[in-house]
Amino acid sequence: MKPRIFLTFILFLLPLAGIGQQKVVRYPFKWTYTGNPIVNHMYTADPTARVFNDTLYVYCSTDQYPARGCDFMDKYHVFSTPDLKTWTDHGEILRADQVPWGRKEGGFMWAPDCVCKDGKYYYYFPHPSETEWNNSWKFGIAVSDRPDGGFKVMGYIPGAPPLIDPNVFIDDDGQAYFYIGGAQAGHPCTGVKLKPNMMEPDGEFVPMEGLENFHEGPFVFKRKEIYYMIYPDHHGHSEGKLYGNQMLYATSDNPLGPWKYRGVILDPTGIETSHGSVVEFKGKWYLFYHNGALSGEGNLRSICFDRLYFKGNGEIKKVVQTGDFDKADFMPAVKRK
Ligand code: FUB
Repeated sequence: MKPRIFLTFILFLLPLAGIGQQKVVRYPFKWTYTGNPIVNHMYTADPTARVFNDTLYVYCSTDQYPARGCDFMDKYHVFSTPDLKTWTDHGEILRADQVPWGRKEGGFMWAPDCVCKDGKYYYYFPHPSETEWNNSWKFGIAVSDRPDGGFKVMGYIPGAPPLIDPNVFIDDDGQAYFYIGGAQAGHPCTGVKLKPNMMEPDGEFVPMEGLENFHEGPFVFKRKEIYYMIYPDHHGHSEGKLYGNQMLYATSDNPLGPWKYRGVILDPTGIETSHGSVVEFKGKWYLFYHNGALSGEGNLRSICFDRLYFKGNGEIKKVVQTGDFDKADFMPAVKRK
C-alpha cells in the first residue's frame, strides 16, 4: 500500500478504535475523583474554581480533538463537587454560536470566569468578534440565576482593550474589579473597577504595575488583608531551553496594585501554557491548573487541583503536582521539551 493511502487508512481507523476521541456521555455526568486529572471523559483547560453555597464549581474552557492550536475551542462546561470526591459535569453551558456579536467562524472560547453578586451569576468569557481574531477580542458577559447553567449572553464589557483571560475579584466591601491580560505584544495586564451592574467599567483601565514576566491569565484573590495575583510567566526557561510557563505570584495592599513580585508557585506542567485559580474550600486552600497528562499534548489539556499552603508571613509555598501520570505516556514537569 502506498504510504499516503496507508496513512489515510490508519487515520480512518483511529476514531473507530476510540483513540483520541472524546467519549459520548449523558449530562449530568457523575464520577468519583481518584486523582489528577479531575476530568477524564473530555479535554478541559483554564480552570476557574469558585465556591457557591458550599459547593465548589469549576468553570473551564474545553479543548477539542483533533487539536488545532487553541482556536477550535467553541464551548464551555462547568463541573461541581460538594466534597472534591464526587463530581458532576453539568454539560455545555455556552457555545460560540450563542454569542450574537461573536466571530462568525466560532471557536476561541478561551479562559472564563464566573462570580456571584446579589444572587445572580455573571459569566465572563473572552471571544473575538471578527475573523481576524487576535485584534478583535471582547469580553462577553452571560448571566444566570444559577451557577450550573442557564447562562444568557447579555453583551460585552465596553471599552476593554482586545486582550484575553478575564478575571473578576469582589472585595469584602462588595466592589468588583475586572482584570484582563495576554495575547498582545508586551503582554500587558490591566484592571478596572466594575460598576454595580457588573457589566461596565467604572473608570479607565489601568496597567497592573510591578508584575514581573507577566504572560497572561491573571487571577486575583484576598487572604488576611493581602491581595494576591497569580499569573503564568512569559515562558519559563531551564538552562536556556523553553519548556513552558511557570505560575508566578505577586502581592499588594490594593486590588489595583502596585504589585510586588513574590515568586513561583507552580512549575511548568509539561506543556507550553499554564493557567490557574486559587480557592478556599471548607477551610483548605487549593490551586486549580491544567496539564497535558491525559493526552500528552499541549492543546489537549486536563484540569487538576492540588493543595496550596501559605507560610506564616503570607508567602505561598510552591505547589506539589500530584496525579496518575500512567494515564499517559507523559510526565508533567519532568519530561520537559
Ligand atoms: O486556552 C486558551 C488560552 O491558553 C487561555 O486563554 C490562556 O490562558 C492559555 O491557557
